[in-house]
Amino acid sequence: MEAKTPDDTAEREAFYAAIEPESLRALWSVMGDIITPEPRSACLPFKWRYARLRARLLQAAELITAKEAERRVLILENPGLKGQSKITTSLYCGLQLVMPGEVAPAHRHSQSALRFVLEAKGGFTAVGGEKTVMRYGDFVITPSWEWHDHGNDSSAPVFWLDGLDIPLVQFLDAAFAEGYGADQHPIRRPEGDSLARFGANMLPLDHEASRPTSPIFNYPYERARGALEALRAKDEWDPCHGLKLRYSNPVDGGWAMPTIGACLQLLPKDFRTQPYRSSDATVFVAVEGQGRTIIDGQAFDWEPRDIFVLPSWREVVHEAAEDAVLFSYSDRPVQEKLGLWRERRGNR
Ligand code: 1HN
Repeated sequence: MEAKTPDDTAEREAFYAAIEPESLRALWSVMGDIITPEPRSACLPFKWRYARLRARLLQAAELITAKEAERRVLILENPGLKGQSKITTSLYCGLQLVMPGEVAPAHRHSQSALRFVLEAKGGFTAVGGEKTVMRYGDFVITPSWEWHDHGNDSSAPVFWLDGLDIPLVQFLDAAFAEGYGADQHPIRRPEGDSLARFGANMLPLDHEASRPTSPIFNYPYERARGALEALRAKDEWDPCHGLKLRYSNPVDGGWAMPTIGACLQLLPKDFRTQPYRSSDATVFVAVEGQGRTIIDGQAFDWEPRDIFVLPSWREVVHEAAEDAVLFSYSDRPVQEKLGLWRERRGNR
């Protein structure tokens, strides 16, 4: 359906003007803008170089402490969505720095967060009473309404990507937040507790799911990368994705987070994916290797730690110049739950 907007005659314009003060609008005058044959997002494809982001964050560290800022973060704002603190229409992305000796004080909020660790030699996050040390490539989850704080007891700065469902929660007017009132929430469980209970392909005998988020809150890179490596030999490569695994909730097999879907994919040297599009705008992080991603004909070359964004329903092709690993996240779980998610493989 391609709705054609009827011509604006003088009588019609007068009518629109007359009903506007009555909080009324004629559907036929806007139908083509609100019901489109395909997604038409203001979100633009864009890439951020890690080296530049890192330098800007170190400048920020001269200006403000993590504690004063609460979170010392630079938002990766989509150039098509300026002033909105969004990387896609539904998702937020930021890069966070915690300097040696700093703490980011405990708070909680209804937005869910993921961390993807980009540089760390120690440094930790504590979520709901358990600490985890952050290492390169770790995927760490902060569920909705869990207390969380970060600290860095190492001698090197710690950098990670924050992915949150802020715009989605904002859209629903369902945002709540509160401070804990102290830097750190008490630690109640030993480190590694959640991974031992839930990350060994076993579950506590009488475990009942009490929330929609995975009880594992650090998915270590070593394990995820090891899985991809073990699978590569069998060469069941998806023409559009290479070898792509999603982070799952061990309790129900669903996505690890209710609002954000995260994946890790391997593209072997010289692999070129087939053209692909999907309705979930996606944020990618290059983790290993070099390559480029072509979005509707526009090429973005990347190297480890670079971040780029693919808007909804744009045609994407990835090319790996060497063995490459990409981390990605999107709102696919939300679209799937609502029966909205679509993909198209090939050029049509
Ligand atoms: C937040 O809690 C963190 O805990 C990072 O590190 C970024 C952006 C908006 C709102 C809350 C964090 C955030 C955030």
